[in-house]
Amino acid sequence: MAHGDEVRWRLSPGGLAAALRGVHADADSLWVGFAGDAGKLPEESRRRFDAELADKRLISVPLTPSELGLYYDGFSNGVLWPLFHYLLDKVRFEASNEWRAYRTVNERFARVVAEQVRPGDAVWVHDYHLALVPGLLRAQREDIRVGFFLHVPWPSSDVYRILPQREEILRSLLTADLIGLHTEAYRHNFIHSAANVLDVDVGVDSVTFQDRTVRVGVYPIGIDVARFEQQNPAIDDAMKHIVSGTPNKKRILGVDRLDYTKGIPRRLLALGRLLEREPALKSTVHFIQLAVPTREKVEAYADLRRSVNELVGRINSQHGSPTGSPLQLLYRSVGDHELLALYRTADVMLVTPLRDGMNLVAKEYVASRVSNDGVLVLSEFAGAAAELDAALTVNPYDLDAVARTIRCALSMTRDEQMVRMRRLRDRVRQATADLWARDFTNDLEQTRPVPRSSLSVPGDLDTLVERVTAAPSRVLLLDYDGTLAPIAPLPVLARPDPALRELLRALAALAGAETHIVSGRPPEVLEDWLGGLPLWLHAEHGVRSRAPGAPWTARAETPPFLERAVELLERHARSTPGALVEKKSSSVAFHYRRSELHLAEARVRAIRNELAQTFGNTVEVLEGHKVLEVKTPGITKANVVEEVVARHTTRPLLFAAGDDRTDEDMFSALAEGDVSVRVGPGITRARYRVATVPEFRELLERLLFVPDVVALNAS
Ligand code: ADQ
Repeated sequence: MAHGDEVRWRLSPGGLAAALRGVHADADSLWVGFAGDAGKLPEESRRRFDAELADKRLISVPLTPSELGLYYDGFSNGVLWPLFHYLLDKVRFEASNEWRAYRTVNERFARVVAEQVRPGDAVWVHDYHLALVPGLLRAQREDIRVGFFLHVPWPSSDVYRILPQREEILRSLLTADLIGLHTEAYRHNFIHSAANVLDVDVGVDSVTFQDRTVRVGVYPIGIDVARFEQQNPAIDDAMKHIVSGTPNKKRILGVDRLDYTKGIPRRLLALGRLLEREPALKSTVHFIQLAVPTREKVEAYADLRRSVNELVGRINSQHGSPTGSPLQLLYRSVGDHELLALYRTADVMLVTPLRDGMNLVAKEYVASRVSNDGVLVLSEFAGAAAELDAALTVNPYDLDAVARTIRCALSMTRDEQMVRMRRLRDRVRQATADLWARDFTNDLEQTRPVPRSSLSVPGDLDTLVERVTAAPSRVLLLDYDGTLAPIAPLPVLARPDPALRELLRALAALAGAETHIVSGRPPEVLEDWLGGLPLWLHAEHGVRSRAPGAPWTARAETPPFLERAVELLERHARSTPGALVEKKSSSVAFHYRRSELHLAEARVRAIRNELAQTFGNTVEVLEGHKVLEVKTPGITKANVVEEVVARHTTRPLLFAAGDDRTDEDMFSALAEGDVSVRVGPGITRARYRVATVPEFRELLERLLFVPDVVALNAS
């Protein structure tokens, strides 16, 4: 902090800074952040400041006051903070300048970091203020590991989806190698948000988006336990001072940043209600609320301070007496000794946030209770509640329940206090800040960065084009959806555009070549969309086929289970919004691309169970990309490959392309010299990969021309 021409160092009151301080102290690390406004310092002080920063291995990213206003107060704390804490009425939705500044500042952070890192380094990005940094860094550096930790809750998918910038933020985060969250619930929310906002594949602890899989881990942050267990005469003196100032009273304590998420007004209301109900408590309890002001430029915070002042005034004037007031409010930051003295003299600690990523105050209170007594009242909406199961948990929105719980805390026997507190302390001592940082960084070290380029494998596309065009005869086996045409929201919307029809016509007309469409679609659809072209058509993953202009033939009869399977899937689709059933002549598909992931997953499990019970192994259940298909066992796209090979006396070169699991059957039936192309991400046995449908179509265009250089080589 710059003050006139000198610099004052001040510890940040936030939990994040507290937890990372220890990690930075003994690691080979650089800490990049905003160190306050040093721009106005005179030259000499500025130099001293820079030297001190360098000495502490800190790098300060400069921000102008206007950037700070828009980026920090405006977007980070005016949009993301309230939204991630479910306080939607506080979110500023018209925030385009703020968003622009957010992006600019994130770009600056990414640039500074990119200049510092060496290949193989790990970068750990913290919190919602820097959510675009992973994406921006990744765009510049493929050779580093990137981890991201979110210190606040990841909200439920329905709340996250409200954010207008939801895609940009997720796209950035999904370029990281590891994402860390405090609780299992936040992980669940994150994965579901990704699935509902972007077209991703998800696992229990991972999300795959485009070519990249990011691990999503749960790392509950802890505290530096030794700091809170320390014994010191200065602490004892401060304790004596507090006790003598509040003789014969039960002390109740609240310690928070003055933030509307911390639930201070409701806490005060609950205390007021308790005093109304039990006037005798007025002379026997004393409540101290320590509130350190933060983000004072954000309007909601100024409003909060006003309403807290009013409430305290109202309750004290109602319940106070000439000898004292039941509530005491301190707007300031206190040092360790005073903080510890407050924790140790508090019979009851109230931690009642409306939402909180973790809440370190709860853990600090527990750690400081070296006497093993005291009662922690904890909001069930704090991340800490997932770990601190021996606390008295409350719903902070239910004032009666909070009042009742405080009452119960005040009268808890010392025996019960000690049973609970010992359990709480065991937990807090096991999961420390150091362990948290070590777990995250170890896991980050273990992720293997997979550069995008290595996935575009192994031969480059020029070699592919040369090989295919140089072959004397070739057969193209092309999947349709997701390969030749982008996946459409509804299957009927994927009709070929005129350019695609022209491309297929030109390919089919090439000398020495056959062009096959090998699709999961029913014959009628292929006939309707592509029937007029001189193509070989294969429907329903190879169950039905026809040569150009010839009638359709079937490799299998209409299966006996079909009608019942259709009924079964339709029944499930009726109770799965967004799902639809596609009936084919020998199979039936359940599409759930537009359904909510959580529901779809449960539904697919239920369908699989019911199919197994009803049909045993007389049906085959295939799972593709957000589709489940019930079909006759044994017939796959590989049958098409086998038949093509059998029909030719001289084996042509086969060129097969596709985008999902059913195409892998085709690839596995190819021979060594054939060519296979996977369109899009995912694990594949294909030899080549292109990222998108347009790129694949460009590749096909190139097959239409035999380049001069190839012609020369061939001659
Ligand atoms: P915060 O919202 O800042 O952190 P919290 O975890 O409670 O919340 O940490 C606050 C820290 O500030 C504590 O270490 C506390 O001792 C200190 N503090 C508060 N008031 C103080 C005062 N008056 N004087 C001195 N110290 C004071 C964010 C998330 C949390 C998450 C942390 C860490 O919002 O949910 O737990 O990051 O991930």
